[in-house]
Amino acid sequence: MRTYRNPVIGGFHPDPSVCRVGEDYYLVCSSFEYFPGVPIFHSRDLVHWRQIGNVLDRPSQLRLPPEAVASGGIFAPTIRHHDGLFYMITTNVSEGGNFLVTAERPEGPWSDPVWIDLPRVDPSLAWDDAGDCWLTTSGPRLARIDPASGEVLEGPVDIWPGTGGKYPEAPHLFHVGGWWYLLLSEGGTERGHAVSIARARSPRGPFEPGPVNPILTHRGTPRPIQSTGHADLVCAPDGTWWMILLGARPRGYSPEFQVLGRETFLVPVEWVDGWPVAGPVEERHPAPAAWHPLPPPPVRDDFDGPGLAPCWISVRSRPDGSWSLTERPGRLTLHATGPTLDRPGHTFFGRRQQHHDCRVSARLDPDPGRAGLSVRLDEAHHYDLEVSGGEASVIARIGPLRQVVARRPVDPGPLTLTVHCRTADPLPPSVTSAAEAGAGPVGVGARGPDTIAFSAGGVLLAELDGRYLSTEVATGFTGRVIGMYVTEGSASFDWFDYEGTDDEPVLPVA
Ligand code: 6LW
Repeated sequence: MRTYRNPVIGGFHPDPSVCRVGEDYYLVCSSFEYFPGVPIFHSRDLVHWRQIGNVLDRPSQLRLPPEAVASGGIFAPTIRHHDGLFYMITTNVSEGGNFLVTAERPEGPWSDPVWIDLPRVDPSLAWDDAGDCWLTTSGPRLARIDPASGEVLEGPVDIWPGTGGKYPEAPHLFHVGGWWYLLLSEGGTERGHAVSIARARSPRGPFEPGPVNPILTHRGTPRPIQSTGHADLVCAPDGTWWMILLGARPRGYSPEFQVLGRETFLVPVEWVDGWPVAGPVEERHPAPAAWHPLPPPPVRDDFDGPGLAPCWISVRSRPDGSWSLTERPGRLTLHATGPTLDRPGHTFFGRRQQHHDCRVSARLDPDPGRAGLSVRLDEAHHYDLEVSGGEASVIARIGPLRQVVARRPVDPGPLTLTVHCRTADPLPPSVTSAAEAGAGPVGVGARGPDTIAFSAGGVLLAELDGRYLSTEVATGFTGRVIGMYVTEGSASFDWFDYEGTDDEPVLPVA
């Protein structure tokens, strides 16, 4: 039997939403303070996903002013396909609230926003047979809208309070077999996260809860995948049902640290007596019938193409003139827009850290600026490997503290910078519980989630404990992003390598 490996999209890809058109699936995720926003992926089998763009890729769709706090901006999106048109609906919590955009093709171009004057987050759309468009938000609340104008035609009204968990959110309505199913997440997006279900004969209700709720949760379990929730459902062409949801993989000693953010997982769904049941979410599951592997993503971005790959994200905005692929052909040239990574307004091009163990390298020509590689959670939590004035240094910014932890002279001219994230040595095999570990002689390395090593020109400068770049320390909804920056003058990057080293190959098993 063939199996697939979870997560299906690793790294900071939370709040996934999925739709199917024929044999093609499309999936979107939250993007918070990053620009462009809402990465969109394509798959033919729900397992292998390729990013085909970003839904919000121009300032008229996504404004994130300097005051937009980290983990503000774009919250959970929903993607649907109706009457030949793709719809993506989301919330910009930093400016404007709820809006939808539409496209004929998922690669775009997507329209400018249609604003919807409704409060709350996690908007979702469903259409009934009469063509009415129903919008749900956290609460959960229901409204009827005109999706062309954004006008609210009915509501909003509360429809079902959930089963008592905090933050009843991420509602999605599905019309199946004469029932309207309301899929809901509860318990908060942290370790208490859970997925519940209710159903009614009409979107307006009244909703009756399922016989067993939650239908999926990992709370209080020793499972390696935690915080499972914020789910969406999709039916494959063969009639099987699947749930796409977020989860996290915390590492290290209590309280355990999540450094990759919330990732995207896939789990099969069974229908039992008219109710969907899913989970638990394992690291491996039997694969869906369709199987369309993709070539592994290239390790190196040579910056030789006409445009930037869609994985590159900047913080809040990407002003014209701050970057160029043509100024020095074959390189990404960056110009400083702000003097520090500690405040909004800097020039940064990063990508999500998608593996616990990974190696990132870049060839930097710092002429004559101040530039480097940064591993970032937000303005107050980042480690930087920086080159300026004939010196390479490693800087740790942790909360209010900023410290240069290493420096050494480097020759002028191009230099290879390397960041290596390694999971800490596991606890000794004899140690099976946190309590035992606390009682025993456990090395510091085993307590944090990972170590992050920084080298310049092949010489190791510093190794830092990764726990300070985790959600548990920094707070928020994102995960680590690793990227190139310049905070003075200009710099160009000849190439950038990202290599995940903790992947097992996905092999058929007998
Ligand atoms: C999102 C909410 C949630 O709006 O986290 O996990 C919030 N669920 O539904 C931010 O991602």
